[in-house]
This record gives sequence, C-alpha cells and structure tokens, in this order.
Amino acid sequence: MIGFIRKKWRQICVLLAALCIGTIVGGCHIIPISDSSSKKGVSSIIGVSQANMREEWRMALIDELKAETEKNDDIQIITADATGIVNKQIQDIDNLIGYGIDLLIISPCNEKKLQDKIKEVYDSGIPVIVMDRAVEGFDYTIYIGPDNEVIGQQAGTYIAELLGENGGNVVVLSSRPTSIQGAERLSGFRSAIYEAGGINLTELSLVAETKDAAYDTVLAAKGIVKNSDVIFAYSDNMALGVCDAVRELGLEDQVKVVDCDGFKGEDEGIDLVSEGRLKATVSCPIGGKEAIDYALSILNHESGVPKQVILRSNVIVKENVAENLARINAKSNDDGRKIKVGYSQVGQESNWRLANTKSIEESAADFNIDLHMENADQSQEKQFEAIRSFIKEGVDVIVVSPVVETGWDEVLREVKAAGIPVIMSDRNVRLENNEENLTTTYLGADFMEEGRRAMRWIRDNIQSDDHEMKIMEIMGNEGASPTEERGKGFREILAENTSYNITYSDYGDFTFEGGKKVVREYLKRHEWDIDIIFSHNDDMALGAIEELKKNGIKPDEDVKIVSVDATIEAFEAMVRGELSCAVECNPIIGPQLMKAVRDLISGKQMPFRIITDEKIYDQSVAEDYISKRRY
Ligand code: GZL
Repeated sequence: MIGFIRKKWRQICVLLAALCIGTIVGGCHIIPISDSSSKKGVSSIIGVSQANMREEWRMALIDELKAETEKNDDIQIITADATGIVNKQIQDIDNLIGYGIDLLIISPCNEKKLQDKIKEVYDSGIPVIVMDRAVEGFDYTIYIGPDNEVIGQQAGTYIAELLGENGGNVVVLSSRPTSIQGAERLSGFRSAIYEAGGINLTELSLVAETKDAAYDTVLAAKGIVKNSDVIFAYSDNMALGVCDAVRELGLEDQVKVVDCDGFKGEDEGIDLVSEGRLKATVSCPIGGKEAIDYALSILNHESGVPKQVILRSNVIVKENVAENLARINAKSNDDGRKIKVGYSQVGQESNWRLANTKSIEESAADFNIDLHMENADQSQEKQFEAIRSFIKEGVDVIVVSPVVETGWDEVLREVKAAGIPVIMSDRNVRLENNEENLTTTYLGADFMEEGRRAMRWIRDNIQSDDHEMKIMEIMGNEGASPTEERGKGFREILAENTSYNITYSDYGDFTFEGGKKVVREYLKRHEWDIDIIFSHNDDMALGAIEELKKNGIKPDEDVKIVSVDATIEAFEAMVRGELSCAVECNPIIGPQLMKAVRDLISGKQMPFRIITDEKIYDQSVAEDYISKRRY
C-alpha cells in the first residue's frame, strides 16, 4: 500500500511540476492536455507519444483524446511530440515512463524503427495502445487504426464507378511512400482499378508527399493531366496541391480529384469536398474515442480487450458530407434500454463452441440484453430459418456465426431490407459485393495468424535431419472461414520451409468423431508414416489421439500433434504428454460482442473488424497455465 501511495504521490508531483513549468523537460515537451489540471482523484496517468503535432490528423487525435479524457476524472494524459524524429520518440517514451505513466498510447513515427521499443515497454508490463500505424507481430496490448489497404480500394472502386463502363484516364500521384500507410493505400487503389478494368492509369512520381510537390508535379504534367478524367492523391495534404494546380490549369470542370484522409478543418478533405474542389475523399478514422474507451478497460483490468480494432473508413461526397459530419460528431446515447438480439449460432460441435455459447449467454445478461439464440447443428439452412424468424420477431440486432463463408447474400439482403443491423461473430462471410454493407462489423480471431503460429511452432520445435517431415492436416468443416484461413496461414509458413510437406488432408468437421474418422480412414489405406498432425481444432485432435492409441501409435512420440483452440481439454492432453502444442482461439468474446451491440444501438460507428487477443501454448508451459484457463 505504501508503495502505491508513493507512486501516486510521485505521479501527482510530476504532473503538477510539468503543468506548472510547461517547458521542455528532458527533450519531452509536456503539453498539459486537460485544463482541469487541478483534477482530483487522478488514479491513472496515460502517456501519449505522438509522431508529430504538425499534421492535421495528429492534432485531431490529440483533440479527441483530450475531449474523452475531460469526461473522466480518473485519468490524466500527458503528451510528447516526437516532431517526426524516431530517436526523439524513443526518448519521449523513456521520459513518459520516467514520469510513472500507467499506460502508453503511441502513434509511431516509423513502425519498423519503433517496434523494438514498443515491445520493450509492453514486455515491461506497461499496457501499450498502438494507433494508426500497425507494428508487425503482436507485442502490444491493442492496435486501433484504419485498414489503409481498404481505404485505397474504396477510392479505386469509387473512381471506377464514377467513370462507368466506358472507363477513362486516371492519374495517380505515387511518390515512394515514406510510410507503410501510403504504400498500403496505393496498393489497395491499384488493385481496385485493375479489377474494374478499362481504366488507363498513369503514375506521376512525387519527390515528397507534400502539397507543394503535388502542385508542382501536376503543373509539370500538364500534357497528361489535360487528357485525364480523374487525379487520385492518397492524402489530404497532397490533394490540396492537386486542386490548386488543376485550378491553375483551368481544368476544374473536366478533371475530378479524389483523395484519402477526409479530415475536418480548413482545406482538409471534408472542406474541399464541401467546396466542390474534391469529388470524394475516403475518410481515415482517428480512433481517439476508442483509444480512451479501451484504455479505461485495460486500466480497470476488464477481460476481453481485443488485440486489434480496425476502424471503418467512409467515402465522403458532397451529398453525404452533413451525414458524415453528424456521425463523426455524434455523442453515443446509450440509454441502457433492453436490446433484443437474435443470435444464429453454428451449433454444439465442439468444446470451443460450448464455451463460446456460454460466454455469449452470460454477457447478454450482464449487458441487459434480451438474447434469443438458435443453434443450427452446423446447417446453413437452419441458420437461414433462424435469421428469418428473427426478422419476423423484430429484433434490434441480428448476430450470426456462419457455418460456412458463402451463400449469405440473399438472406442478409432481407435483413437489411428489414432495417436490422447484422454483426458477424466468431466467423465471417464472403459476400458477392462488399459495397452493399450487409454487415456492420466482424468480431473474432485472426484465423490466418493461428495457422501461421501452428506452422512456426512446428518449424521451431520439430526438426528432422534425415527425411522430409510428413504432415497430416485434419480440417474443420468445408467452407468455414476458420478452415479456409487456418489452412492458408499454415501453408504460408510451410512454403518457407521445404523440409515439411502436407501429404494428407481430410475434413473432420471440428468434431471428436471427425478426428477419429480421419485417422481411421488413413490407416485403412496406409502404414502409419505421418510425423506431424496439424488439426484445425482440439476436438478433432483428441479424437485422432484416441484412434492413434487404439492402433498402438504413441501420440507426441511416434507423431507430434498441433491443434487450435487451446481448450482446457487440450491443456489436459498436453499435461498427459499426448498433445504437443495448442494455438489459442479465444471463444470468450461475449463481453466484446455485447459491448459492440450496445455501441451499435447507441449510434456509434462500428469498426470494420475487432480481432481477439490470442497466444500459443505447448507442453513446456501447460502445467503453469492449466489452472488459469477460463474455457
Ligand atoms: C473458431 C471457431 C471454430 C473452433 C472450433 O472461431 O469457429 O469452430 O476452432 C469450432 O472448435 O467448432
């Protein structure tokens, strides 16, 4: 207790000192965020390391963080401005930690160069919220930011639709992007333009991603520009230079300009669209509100904080500027009323599913939500029936965990026509046309990463110096997103390691009996020659283990077994020395799901995706963790 008081007193002293002198302290400029510096009862200090404070977007983030902090007396934030310099940002982080912060929010100058520092802070036990630019890997508490590839795709798709079936001439400003986000936007843009077909794309290289460079480049390319229909720039900053040059060339009536960012403020995207100088801007969501929301959850040690929240971007045109501004400025008005949710659940095929259902039912009660769940016994037809019954029932929200990825367009169009929003939970769907916005958000795991983690563990822990390792893959049910994506992620890493090969694959439908069947069928036609089994879930792995033992084959000795889910039954099998490794797929998504339902009903814009936090376990740690497992 004494230690706690001492820490808090130190924090308050530091904060008051910083607020009083407000000067450069050790290279870290403390900018008092809150005017209510005499805040009583500040229990947590949040350090904000901002890449720079000159870009409009970054100032907007600080403003959002400030506004959200003002609403909560328990927290105080202090911000350091790295002025775009990597070494200064590293020094800023050290200074903020020296002030005794309880949590770090960082928007890195350079994702790669800050990655190790972010990992160091995260590993030290200080929660880290990474914003805007995602570092590789998962050594942080949560990432909140846009999907820049999607932002670029949205711009490309909009331009293709603007030009129509006759296509046209499009100029894209494509400097050598100094940021990953610029490269991702260009990549998404190009993919959408190529997919549309019939569009002549001319790339103009910029010397820098600035307004002036864009202006000069467009003027210099007058000959090309005067034959073009659209110019695309992937930031507001560059777009202003393009608009000025197009005006200078007297081409405003002919050449349309489209960009990304959609920031508020003078000469920013929304402003330029309102003035008719930009035809459209694809918004880059800021995330300050979400950052403080999740910071409070983390500081309050709430369970279920996701690993990634991918924020939604919108195509803003003159006709919908008012609607978008209203959305951006909307205050969530969760009146706490009882919400009715219709949930179409896959079935009861596995221990994972049972834990998932339990988590959802318990959280519905906690969040004052009237849950009507229908189990489909892995039948898509039964899911359609359940969804149509929810429409008739007039529920407020429909949640679907789809047994397979495809075939959902018709029934989801019926739901949309009924004005009921849809959340995809646990698994996602693949739709014919993503622009129909038939679903609001996806909440679940990164199945590709689960597959990669399984194969990375095999690569790092199971080697052979005298023969190619034979792998048997026991797959979930055909067409399910975890089946497709775990297999893809696994093969992505497998392709980098030639001493392994998948020599046999079969479906086990995520069930215990399915796992037994795959091994039984194999043994009917082969002598056992498999070195490794990769099972898409624990139930099939445990069924396979039973069949192996029945045939005198020793699990984890004669064959290593790696599975996904990491249920308590998997931990027990690892402790028994039968299962070799379990990649976690967290079924306890009830709290996040019900928070998303309440956010949706309260008018908040939903993220594109909310990705759960997951680890990997093997026999070396199974004993340590088994007592802590919650499913
Ligand atoms: C994954 C989930 C899968 C589990 C299986 O999110 O959809 O379905 O891995 C379950 O155990 O049957």
